Amino acid sequence: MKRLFHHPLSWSLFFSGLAALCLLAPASAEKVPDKLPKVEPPKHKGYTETLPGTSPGTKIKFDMVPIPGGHYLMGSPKSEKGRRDDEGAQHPVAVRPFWMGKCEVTWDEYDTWWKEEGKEEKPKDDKDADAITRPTPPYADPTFGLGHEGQPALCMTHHAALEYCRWLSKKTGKAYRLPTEAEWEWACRAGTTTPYSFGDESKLGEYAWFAGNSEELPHKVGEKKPNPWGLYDMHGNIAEWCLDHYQKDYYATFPTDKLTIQPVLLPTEKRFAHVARGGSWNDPAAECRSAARRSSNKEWIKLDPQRPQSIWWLTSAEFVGFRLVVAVDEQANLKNLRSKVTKQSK
Ligand SMILES: [Ca+2]
Repeated sequence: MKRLFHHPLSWSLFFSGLAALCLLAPASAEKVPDKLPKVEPPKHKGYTETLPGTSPGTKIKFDMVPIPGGHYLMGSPKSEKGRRDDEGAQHPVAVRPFWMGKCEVTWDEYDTWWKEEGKEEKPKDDKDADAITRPTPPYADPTFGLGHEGQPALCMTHHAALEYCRWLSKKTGKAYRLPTEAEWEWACRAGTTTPYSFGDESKLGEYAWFAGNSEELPHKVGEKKPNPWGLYDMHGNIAEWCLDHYQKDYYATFPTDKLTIQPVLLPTEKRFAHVARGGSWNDPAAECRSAARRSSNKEWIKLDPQRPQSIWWLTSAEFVGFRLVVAVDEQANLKNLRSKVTKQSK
């Protein structure tokens, strides 16, 4: 062995092997900073997106807020009031910078997509993978009479939210998508470690519409106080779809002593279950905590009389909507991501 390393070629083989090992090493091997959260100063600026409205000559605008990158402890400590088992174990996570919608996506925005009647882009054939499909009209009023202008869009399926993002990306040239669960919690916490981004439950009414003050209705977006990074309604109003498939024990799969880089549990062809975050107008305070996770389930479509049931609308989930993000540098496993759900999906 000793003699082998005397040969110059053996050293070059040794070092190239070492380099290959480094490249193959899991991303989670990165050292955990001594103090968490660690917030990197943002280098990007916010912007306003403008879309043509549904009526001629009208415009729809929404703001995207710069969210810094950094490291934090995802999940909640066992001592947190209202905490569930699926919020643990707390594990260190790295998130890269992105933009996030200042507010939840409104009906004004969502209508520009699904109400574009007569302009539907039909797939040329089954292999036309890029064609954007649009929802068929719902069998009932999708707003449930809960208000329209300035109100958060709700009751769309996870599939519909993903297709909206794909349509918007094509329209604007920016890669819009749903936030990963890790990005959502990072943005919600906004550098804080408390149950809510403003501290404890006592001030929830100043920042959120929840069961304690909503009078059983969702409210116009942006009426309450924003979190420290300028995001409105992260707690309450409507729960927000995340990109991730929901798995109750997902957090238990992560190391607690090593940093996991940009975790995401990619959605599959299954209709359920996906993660919704932040709680809603219909939820008690504990469900609106930064770490609280909610799982979609078949109860959310139980009143849909159609067979097969719609892959676009949820009949019994007038508490779920979504918020947009755009990554500054998109992570490799999310590039060109699209929903795999079809009418045949279970
Ligand atoms: Ca919300």
